[in-house]
This record gives sequence, structure tokens and C-alpha cells, in this order.
Amino acid sequence: MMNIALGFDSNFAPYAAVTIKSILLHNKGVTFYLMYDNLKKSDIKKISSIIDSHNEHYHWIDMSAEFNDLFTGSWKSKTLYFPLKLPSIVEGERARVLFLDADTFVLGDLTNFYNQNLDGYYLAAVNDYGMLSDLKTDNKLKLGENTVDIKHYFENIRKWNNTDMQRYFNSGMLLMNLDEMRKNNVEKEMMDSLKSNIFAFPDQDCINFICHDHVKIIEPKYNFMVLFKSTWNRLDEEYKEKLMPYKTEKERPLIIHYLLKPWRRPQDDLPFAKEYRQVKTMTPYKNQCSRQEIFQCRISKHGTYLRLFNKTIFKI
Ligand SMILES: [Mn+2]
Repeated sequence: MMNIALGFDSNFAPYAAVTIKSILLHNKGVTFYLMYDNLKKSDIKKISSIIDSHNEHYHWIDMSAEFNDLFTGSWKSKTLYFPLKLPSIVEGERARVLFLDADTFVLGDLTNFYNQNLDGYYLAAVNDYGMLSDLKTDNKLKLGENTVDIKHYFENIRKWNNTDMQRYFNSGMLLMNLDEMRKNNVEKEMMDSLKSNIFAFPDQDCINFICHDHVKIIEPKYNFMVLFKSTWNRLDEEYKEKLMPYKTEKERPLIIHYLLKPWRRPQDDLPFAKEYRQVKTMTPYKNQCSRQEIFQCRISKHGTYLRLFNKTIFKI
């Protein structure tokens, strides 16, 4: 048996549907915890029907009363805070839960991964190698009303040095050991920290801040993040080497995390995007297209083209 949790609103429902369908294609004995806010009744119906068709289980969890008035940065949706509440949402002794962002895509059987040894750890997660790359830039971050330099933020405000950043994990995939988290009141600690801190990467920094030393850092194949080209180019060679087989589809990662979204970048050949689109056709959202999937036009020194429904009409 596996508990798997997602958090989303109507904007992300079509993509959550693909994540869920991808899980169901490779896994049995799943109970979903679907945390939502601003979700249409029709979305609840569509997504329930996907899970029903595989005879698996689900709980819909209304999160509209939680996390109001918190900083959400450019994400503009409070859904990103939802995983912080999982220790009190998913019940049961010796329980675990796998939290997945609604921009992830599962490519295989999760059983062994889900049941790995987590003794003494709050959770397992993958190092945020994209952030390590961004740390080499002078990118600016929004921090409430203020703007700060990314290096200044991590080094001086969060006080995380280089060694700490090697353990800084991405929160799009979190395998939580709920007993250990409950025993140590981690949820309350996270909630309290939100009152006295502004986190530039809200949920992710909060979880990192509190769980830091209690996290099992695992291989990138469990949260293979698809990065912007410039972010990729700045990666240390060691990471490029490790990630290249997944990027070129020579090997299948277990979980892909589309930081670059296939639905916003239909013209790009993102890793496993063909398979992603294939799985989308198996969901009730198969005919729903993003603006970019319907129409793309560009007239600039970088290129001039017009694309309609993923077909190039002209390109100069
Ligand atoms: Mn994500």
C-alpha cells in the first residue's frame, strides 16, 4: 500500500491528472490524498473518474481555510504550502506519504523506492541541483516587499554555507516518514517558522529550514528536474554526467519534475515529453490545450515563426 499526496487548484488540475494517471499506469494499491483549493466540481469529478477506473482509493481534502495571507512569491498560489500539513492529514501508525508536485511525471513502479529504509529520517528528497546552478548567478529574489541577491539570501539571511547547500533539497518530491515527523512535532515547528520568517522559496525553504539535518538525500533519478538551458549549462560537470542519461532518454528516471513545463514549451523536445503527451490523452483533459499549445508566434532576432496546434505554419 502506498499513500501519495498532491496539492493543486483548477489551474493545475489538467497536469495533476497526468501525474495521477502516470502513477496508476505503473502502480497498484495506491491511496491518494488530494489537497485542493479553488477547484471546480468538474475537476473533482474528472480526477475521481481516473482513479475509479483503476479501482484505487482517494481522499479529497479541502485546504481553503489553511495558509491564507502568506507570501507566495511569483507562484501566486498557496497550494505550494499544502505538503507541510501532511503529518496531520495522513493518519496511521508507521505511515509514510509520497508528496509529488502536480508538474511531476512517474515512469515506473514506485514500490521499492517507497519502502526504502527511512529510520531516523524525517524524509527523503533530492538535492536541488538547479538551485546550486542559480547560486552561481546574481539572480534577484523577491522576499516579501524586498528584492535580494540570491547569494545574499542563502548565505546571510538563511545562513546556509556551501556544505549546507549540498543538502538543500527540492520540495517537488518528498517521501515523508510520518512517525518520525510527528514524534518531533515537525509540522508545528514548520507552521511556527512561517510566522517569523519570509522564505524566498516558500514551502521549500521552510521544509529545508526545519528538516535540514534529518533528510536522506537520494539520487536525482527520483526527482529528475528538467531545467532551463542556462541553468543546465552552469551545472557542475559531476551533475551533468549523472543527469545526461535521463536528459537524452537513454535511461528512465523514476520521477520527472518539469520545472520547464511541456505544455508551455510544446516546441521544445523536453525529456519524455512525448510520453507525457501520450499519457495526457488517457485523461479527461485530453482536449484541453494551454495557450502555447494552441498558438505560438514569435517575431524577433532569435527567430520568427507561427505555430498552430503544434504544427509549424511558417518559420524563417
Ligand atoms: Mn514543481
